[in-house]
Amino acid sequence: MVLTTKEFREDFSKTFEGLYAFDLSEASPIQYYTALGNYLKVYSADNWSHTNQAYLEHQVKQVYYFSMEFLPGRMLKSNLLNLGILDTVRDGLREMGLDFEVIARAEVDPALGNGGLGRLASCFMDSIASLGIPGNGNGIRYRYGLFQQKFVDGYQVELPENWLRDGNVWEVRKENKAVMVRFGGQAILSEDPDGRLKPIYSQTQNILAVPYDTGMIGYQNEVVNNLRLWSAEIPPEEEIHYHTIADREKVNQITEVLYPDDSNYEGQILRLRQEYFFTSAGVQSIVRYYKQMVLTWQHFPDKVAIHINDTHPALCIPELMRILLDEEGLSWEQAWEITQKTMSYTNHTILQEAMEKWPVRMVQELVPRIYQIIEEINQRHIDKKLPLYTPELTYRTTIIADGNVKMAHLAIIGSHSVNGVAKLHTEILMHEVLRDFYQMYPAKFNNKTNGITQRRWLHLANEGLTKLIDNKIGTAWKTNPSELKLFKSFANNEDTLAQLAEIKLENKKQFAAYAEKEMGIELDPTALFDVQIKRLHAYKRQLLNALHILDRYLKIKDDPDLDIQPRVFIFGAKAAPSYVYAKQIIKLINTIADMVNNDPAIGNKIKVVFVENYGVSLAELIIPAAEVSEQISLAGKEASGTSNMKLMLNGALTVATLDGANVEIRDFVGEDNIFLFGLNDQEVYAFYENGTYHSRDIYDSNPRLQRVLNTFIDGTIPGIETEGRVIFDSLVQYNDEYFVLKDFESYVEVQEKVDQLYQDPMAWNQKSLLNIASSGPFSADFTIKRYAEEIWKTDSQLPAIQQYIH
Ligand code: 6GP
Repeated sequence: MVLTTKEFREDFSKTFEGLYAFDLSEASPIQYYTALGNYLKVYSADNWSHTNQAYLEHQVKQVYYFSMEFLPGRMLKSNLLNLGILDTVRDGLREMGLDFEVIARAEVDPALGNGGLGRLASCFMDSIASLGIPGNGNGIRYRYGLFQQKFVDGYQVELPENWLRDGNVWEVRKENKAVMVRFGGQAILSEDPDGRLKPIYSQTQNILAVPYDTGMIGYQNEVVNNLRLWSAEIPPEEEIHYHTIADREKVNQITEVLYPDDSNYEGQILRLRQEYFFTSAGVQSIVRYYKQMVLTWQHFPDKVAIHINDTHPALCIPELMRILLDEEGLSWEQAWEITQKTMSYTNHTILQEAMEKWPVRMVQELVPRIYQIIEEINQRHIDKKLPLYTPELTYRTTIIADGNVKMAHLAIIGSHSVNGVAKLHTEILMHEVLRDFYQMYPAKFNNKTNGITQRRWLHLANEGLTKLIDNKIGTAWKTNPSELKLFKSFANNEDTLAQLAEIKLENKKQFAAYAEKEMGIELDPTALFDVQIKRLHAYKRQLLNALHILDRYLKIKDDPDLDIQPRVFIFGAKAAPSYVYAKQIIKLINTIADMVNNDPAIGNKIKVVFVENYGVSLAELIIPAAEVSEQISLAGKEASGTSNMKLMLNGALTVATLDGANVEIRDFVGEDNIFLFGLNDQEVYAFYENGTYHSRDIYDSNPRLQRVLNTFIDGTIPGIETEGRVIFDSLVQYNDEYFVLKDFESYVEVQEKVDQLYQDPMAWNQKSLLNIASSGPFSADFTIKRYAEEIWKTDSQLPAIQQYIH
């Protein structure tokens, strides 16, 4: 059934009238957008309910992806694309005199995540639906998303992100599916008539968890899966107990705000509350659903896979144990076998400070029964492993140690699968960070290199490039991204290379228009566009990028007639509000930007653009315009990275250390088509072990670098007395934890090579094309296929779902 623009116009007008009861021509973009969203919800409703029906009727195995964060980006365009009616709707609106792009921009970009981990979860949702895999997301409906970032005098200021202000057209509130989550009080074990130990609860606080469901629409396959986000409310029957505003606030607080820490441990009881809240609600609703199928408990792992996205949802493990033991009356052994077979866990970071641990007292107080179960899991783990391993090794793997509950240990012990997110990262987990566990459970460990959805990151974000690729190799790459490699055969085709360059230039102009309008910075679109977009973190080394900019700046100041390739340095990054050092780096870069952009001696040779409030939507604007992709973390620190994949897919050339998935990018694109520099992870580890790194010596012996670093403290960069001193000291005085000075020389060297290559546009464009053509393996579709086959054991259900339609 093909939708015509005429039908669309009629239905859309009806939807609009039904919603607003006034003439359509007078509406605001938000009202058009809201009407369009409502129209789409109705348009896809049949598919949504058919998908549900098919899953239940066929009793298929389903995966539940538990994640504290989802970063879906705007959904209108992607839903239209996946429903196969993007062009029809665009044309229909045009016929009505409406501008689709303006309407699409009226949608808020829901920032319910911090960075890589949250965006990965959303790419996965798209791929799971597009592959027809029965899969559900489970998370938190934060009232306020990640803070909105403003720059005031170069400093980051955080404002609340009220993303629900205009409502959310995509969600459906389902109070009929609400569950109760129990906190606090006491849980005293006592024998029931069958002689089993069961908890008797007293003085608990019961919170109602209400789900809001959003359809996850598959790519032109009639599948609509479910993303379920939970909201905390006072149970109506308990209203009477909430006398004061403060009491009520405590409940609302649970799902009030997303924690703004990315790879940074924040020891807050509220966060633990959030974690138990959404895991308990999710697991309870899974069990309720399972019981509809009237199967024995032994079959639970044949029907349910629960995936724990980093350790935040690790309480799924004791929560499922609790339900099976206390509510369903299973023995410990039965319950444990079912739980382990059901759970799988992904690790997303090796940074020590990001390894979640909670004080025992806190866990005991907040979820007493859950703590008892964790204690028992821990004790049984010790009893089982002590006869097999040395006491030292065994005790290094306990869940409870030094008065803390270690969430990663719980997640590993309670799961049948533990994976890292890039080859190198998984190696580091097995041989360094989690080596004790690898020794105990070698079969649990596996790698699943991250991926991205080419539908959002190429098809929607870069329409020009999409058209070119469609023209050259057809459209099969949209469902089978490995087809992108066919594009390689155009690497020597001058005409194609010229078109590629034209598309890039067009995208650069679009970004330049944004920079001019929003920031008042005028950019030369023929300059080289160099991009670093990611959270601000010392290990990601935005500082190294800044040092390179300053080095160029000084060179041009010395010789204003210097013939140097003009470059635009683009940054996008938020810093966790409590991460003082990261915020000082933001101030530093903003100040450098001011200084450089306004210096007539520099002109267009360097421009620095630090965009405010970087997020998914800005990424969609920046990535298609990028020519250089900065992936310059200290080797061994970045688990994978995913902006590296998106930038490659859009034809940027990567400047990289051999870290995270950069290693695999090199393998696919070949050493000649990537700019590598710096220490490798082994060298970094050797320095850590020997203690032979002395940044001061590098400072003393390298006059070029010395001059750059001195600008932080000698007044060259105005107005950064405090920040400049702190940063200078961290690098020179306190031995430069992330080896910025060590890698400086090879970094600037490789940047000179970048400039040289750029002088030969055809050679550059050829490498750009080869990057695009080599990026197919990084499709999230492939990553998800591997998760489904190797970990979840879930099969695609396309035929079962599609039979309802045809
Ligand atoms: C990030 C990693 O830092 C990044 O390298 C990776 O690409 C991404 O996860 C997706 O796997 N980690 C987080 O965002 C995080 O919060 C606890 O880790």
